[in-house]
Amino acid sequence: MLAGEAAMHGTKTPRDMRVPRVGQLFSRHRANPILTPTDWPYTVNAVFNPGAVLDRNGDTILLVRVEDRAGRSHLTVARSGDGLTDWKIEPRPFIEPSHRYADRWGAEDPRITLIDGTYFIAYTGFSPSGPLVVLAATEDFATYSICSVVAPPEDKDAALFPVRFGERYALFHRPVASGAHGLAPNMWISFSPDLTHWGDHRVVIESRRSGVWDREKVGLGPPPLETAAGWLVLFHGVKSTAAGSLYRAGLALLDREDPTLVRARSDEWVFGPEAPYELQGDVPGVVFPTGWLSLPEGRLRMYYGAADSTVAAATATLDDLIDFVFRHCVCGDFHPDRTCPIGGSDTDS
Ligand code: BMA
Repeated sequence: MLAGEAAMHGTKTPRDMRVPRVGQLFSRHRANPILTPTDWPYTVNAVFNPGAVLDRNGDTILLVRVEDRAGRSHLTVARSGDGLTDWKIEPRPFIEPSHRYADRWGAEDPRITLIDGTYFIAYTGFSPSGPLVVLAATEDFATYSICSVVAPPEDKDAALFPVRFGERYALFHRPVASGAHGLAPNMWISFSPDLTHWGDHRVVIESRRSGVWDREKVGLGPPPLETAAGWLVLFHGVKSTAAGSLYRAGLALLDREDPTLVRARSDEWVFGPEAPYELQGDVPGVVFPTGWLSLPEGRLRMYYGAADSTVAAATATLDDLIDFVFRHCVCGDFHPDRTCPIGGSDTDS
């Protein structure tokens, strides 16, 4: 925890006291959760899993997943000057269950990527055939157009990279193999020349087979972040327990030129449910990062859904995250100058 942030933490609850603070990479905002259903200008059940981006004035835009009191989700815009307080929440949904087949039953878990002045939103459309990835574009968060439905169900947890590789756009997403095979889903990158036709599909980050924190599922968090060391990826991993599923987040670093190569992947999670608002809610034991923004002095702020009920924020230092992923790589070696010898995959699969 950064010294300044540590000083900002207020009175500790008994639950906080149990949590080891030493070596923690992310520091929770002292006023978490920063957005709750009671902040909303209309009646809702839950607000969580927001996409995040800065607008042209430097204000923070969160596109928040809002679950109404029938259980359907839509996406609503919230704006703040400092990204933490004084939120202005739109009185109406921006993207909501529609006449389209792709998101007839709801719109969930948006990730936002700015490319050449256009904001691209990859969200999970809940279609009558199951969840799938919808890619939309907006200039102003007032109107939007649909670029493509990326693939048939089931598919989730998608975001565009903020650059093209050669002439092609690249999208992370998480298709699910048929349940008949009993295989855990993995994270794939697909490429497109036009944001409509997707191909050259490559698996990049797999769920691990051994009984670890990311064994049941993995899925992208915020859009990949470009650093001098490569693309920094924050992803969630799921482990089932007798008390339900635990959603935690880990790190990977991908090659800057070829993002299908894993340079390093953290064996341990770097952020997990610990605070009371992450342990209590509609789905206890869930932290679900979906946005992050660069701050001055090499820091970044992550936005995440807590227990599928509220929106929270935490900060970290970029250098600390990159150092951590190399020092705690799944391969067990410290290899800052080369790619992970086992490609970030499971050692005993
Ligand atoms: C995932 C998604 C997320 C949710 C998480 C935990 O499958 O549906 O929206 O936050 O489960 O319930």
